[in-house]
Amino acid sequence: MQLLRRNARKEFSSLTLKCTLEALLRPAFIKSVRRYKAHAVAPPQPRALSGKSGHQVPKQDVRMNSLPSTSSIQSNVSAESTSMSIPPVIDIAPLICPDQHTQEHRDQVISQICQACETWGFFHVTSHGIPQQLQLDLQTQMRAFFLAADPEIRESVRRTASNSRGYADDELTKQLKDSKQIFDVGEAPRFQNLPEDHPKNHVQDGYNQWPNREHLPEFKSTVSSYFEACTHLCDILLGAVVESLGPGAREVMTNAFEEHTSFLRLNYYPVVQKSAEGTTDKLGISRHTDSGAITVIMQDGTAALEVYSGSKQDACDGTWVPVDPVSGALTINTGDMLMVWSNGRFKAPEHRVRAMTKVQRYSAPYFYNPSYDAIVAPLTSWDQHQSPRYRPIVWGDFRRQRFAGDYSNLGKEIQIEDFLI
Ligand SMILES: O=C(O)CCC(=O)C(=O)O
Repeated sequence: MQLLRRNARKEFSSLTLKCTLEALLRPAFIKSVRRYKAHAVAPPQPRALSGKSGHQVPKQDVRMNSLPSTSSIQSNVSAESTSMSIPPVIDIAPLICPDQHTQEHRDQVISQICQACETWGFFHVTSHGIPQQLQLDLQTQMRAFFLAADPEIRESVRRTASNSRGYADDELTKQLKDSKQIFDVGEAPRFQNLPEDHPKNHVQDGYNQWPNREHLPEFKSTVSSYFEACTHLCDILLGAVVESLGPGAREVMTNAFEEHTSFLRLNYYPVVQKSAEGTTDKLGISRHTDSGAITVIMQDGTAALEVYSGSKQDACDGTWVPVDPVSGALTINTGDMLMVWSNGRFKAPEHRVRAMTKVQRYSAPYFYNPSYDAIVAPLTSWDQHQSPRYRPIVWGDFRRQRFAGDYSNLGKEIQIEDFLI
């Protein structure tokens, strides 16, 4: 199927935007449909644009029943994207179902996405095609895993220095221990007829580890379905932004993502101890940028994610702006590699997550990453006046060093600024 995805991308790479989006979409979609079937959930259904506004937020709500905090969601929805004071909400139906929309409509959406990448580096997408039921199922599985009474369920899949995939409760961000627990999973193994931990299925990041089916029978199929749905969505989002990066950009990206090395992270933020004043100086995740190209975050209903409005170089010129969950939407942010490809035009925003002092929180970021051997270098043809601002980066090397810093304290974590010319 990987091959199918690869060939189809090559075959269609020279066609128009409409065809290319469909082509990028189709193979991943086929794969997704298979998984959806296995999961007994309907595949993403084309949804017509709701009403006159391209930004209308659907009424569906993906919050877990038991997870509180609705006020922030409502306030974000009503503020919508009319203001640049918060990351915008973008209805991407014209990209998900190109046949049902005009080229003008698609161009509008693409330009909204590019603008969001240039300003905030964060935005929310509605009509993204990932079924609400699949998101709810994923949250159910996350709770079953992280809250399982028997710690052995988590310990049996603990990650190691040589395998980044699995469970951890000791993740570091910028040398600081996060107040969260995680479970990481990557692309399905290449040799499906061999066990996941067979040496032939080992990749640079390691290999997938799954909790025992006896304890969590639905975990693997649900997580795998959600993973595939995110890959499909990222193919579409990348297909959209690549248009603005000049001639040749599509081919570069198509090659770079042929054998993508994306991973899905399940985050659980337990309630932390407060001081006598009822506060905490801990963070769920310390300030950081994401190292890959695009991140798709499923947030539960609890607000805690924040983006820094200033620049990374001058840590004092901005403020922390909430990126509260929006009903029916997924949250998207750009990462270091897209910043390099766009020669700094798209922003890899610094963000952080506040620690939970009242209720636990769950989120699931999917990190869309290129192949390990992809050489990421600025594409400057979109602006002839620009000279490259970054030295070329081999994604696999960057990823290896970032994981080493997340796993243990190396004194300094590799940063994208290290590659500035
Ligand atoms: O929990 C969130 O909302 C964001 C998570 C995040 O930034 C990360 O895992 O890198």
